[in-house]
Amino acid sequence: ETGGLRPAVHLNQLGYLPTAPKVFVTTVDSSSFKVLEADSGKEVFSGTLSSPIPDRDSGDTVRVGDFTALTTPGTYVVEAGETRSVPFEIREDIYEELHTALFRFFYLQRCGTELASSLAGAWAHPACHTAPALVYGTTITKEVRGGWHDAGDYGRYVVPAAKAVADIILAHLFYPDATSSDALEIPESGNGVPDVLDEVRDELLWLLSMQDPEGGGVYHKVTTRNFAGFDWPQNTGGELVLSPISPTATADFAAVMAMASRVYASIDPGLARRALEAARRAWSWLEAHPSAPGFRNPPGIQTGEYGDDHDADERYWAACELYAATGEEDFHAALEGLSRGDLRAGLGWADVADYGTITYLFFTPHKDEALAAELAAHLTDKAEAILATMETSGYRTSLTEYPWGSNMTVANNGMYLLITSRLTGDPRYERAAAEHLDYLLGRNPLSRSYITGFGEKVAEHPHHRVSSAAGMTIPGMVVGGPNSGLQDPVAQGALRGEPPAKCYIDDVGSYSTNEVTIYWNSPVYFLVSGLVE
Ligand code: G3I
Ligand code: 9MR
Ligand code: ZN
Repeated sequence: ETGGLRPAVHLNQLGYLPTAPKVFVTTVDSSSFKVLEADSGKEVFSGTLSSPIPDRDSGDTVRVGDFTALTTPGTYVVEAGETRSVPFEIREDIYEELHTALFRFFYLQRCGTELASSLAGAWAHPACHTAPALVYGTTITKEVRGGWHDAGDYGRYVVPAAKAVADIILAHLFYPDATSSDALEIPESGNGVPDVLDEVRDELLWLLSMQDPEGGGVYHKVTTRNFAGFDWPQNTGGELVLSPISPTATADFAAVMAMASRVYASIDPGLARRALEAARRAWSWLEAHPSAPGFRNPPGIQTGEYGDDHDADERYWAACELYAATGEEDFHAALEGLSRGDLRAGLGWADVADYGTITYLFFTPHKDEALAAELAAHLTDKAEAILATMETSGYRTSLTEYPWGSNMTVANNGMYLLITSRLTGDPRYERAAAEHLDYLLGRNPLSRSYITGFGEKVAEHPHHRVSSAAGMTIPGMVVGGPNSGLQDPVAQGALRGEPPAKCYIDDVGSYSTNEVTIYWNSPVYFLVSGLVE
């Protein structure tokens, strides 16, 4: 996609909370701007634009404007020179529908169960992937029904599932007011339990089925041998196969199960007990396999790999969660030891250590205060680095590279900022977090909203089999976003020579820029929960 040909005003196309920062970016060469009421054209605000800034990632020369002081609800456009932005709103409940849609995506990704048209609408379908799965390399089959489809494909992968579960649970722990609705139109609505916990329970039950009952190790994924064609999930054939146990799947599993044992203790004590027992068994497997090799697709399996040769961060996360859940010294010794080694900080599917750190800092009763101080300093450093990167970017983005799923990094950085703002109370962090949602909703070099159904110039053709089969795109899905790696034929055909931040195409075939996943929605769900709380 070639953006930036005509001068444009890049802003959050959905709109802003009244008290939010309202910082936009424009390629218009003017020194001032106005905000007008969209209907009447009446001027309600005027301001100056910054001097021109060369933007590293897009090649654009931009100016920045700020109308944070405008807090009156209404529908507006920004005008710079002769150019007007799309209309956007300022409103107290501006993110309510978005927040619900981001969550309802998880329900619509459910596998192994019928999605009724009363709740799933155009995306209803009969139960899919119900047959037991073959354990790779054996003739044994195992019942592994349920859980969420990972993405645009129909695989169910433990490693990315753990990130999605953790983000949703953290959203609920940090922002209970924003995340406790029991009326989000899922089958369990009205049962007295927050819908987010019902939805996550479905995934947890599937995850429990992915554990080998003998040794406690966890199968990496359950998929067909190849990616299915573009059709409804119940129509795609192919035997389900459980790929071999991996250390990252087993450690991520231990972490989210231990986490669940805390969170479900009062609302579902049976699940909480099962989860803790399963986490302990997974930990025993990890202890018995201190240097297990990272997962690689075995011969004959071509679906997503989620390969990762570095499992110290997963083990650290598991130890942190098991310590928070049990208070047992052995787990503290383990997490402390791992914290001194080569830990990969991160909130991604591959680098997960910061989930452990967040649990240690916020949800662990008996911390070692010296270690806690070090970990808190690490989070603060991360937040400061994010702010510093924004300051060197014309579009005020915090990305330094644009790999597959770059929008996840944007959302994760928003999470870091919100969580660190809880730690320090520094108001700069929360303001910068809001600007990360602005990026996803259009304040980016392509002026593209990367969340389906929200914004004017929005992703409409995601690489998502169910949306394609229905002929209608599910709203509230976060697409992968710019990927300078050009890792699919459509991107290679259309985007060669584009600067990194513009390597995105709204084409159903571009799986490396325009797919959707549960673990790209989940950090945005966290971010929006925090902004509306
Ligand atoms: O980590 C390196 C980084 O150091 C380097 O600077 C950068 C340069 O491009 O690349 C980074 O690695 C990338 C990695 O993602 C981490 O971002 C790889 O190039 C890239 O190939 C890899 O892409 C992954 C992709 O699968 C292909 O394996 C995505 O993260 C991952 O989200 C995606 O997941 C797929 C599943 O396989 C199948 N289901 C759909 C899902 C989403 O598309
Ligand atoms: O549809 C698949 C998508 O979900 C994956 O993320 C992607 C990962 O490589 O692969 C897609 O499947 C494509 C396959 O890799 C190559 N042939 C075309 C498939 C898309 O229809
Ligand atoms: Zn399915």
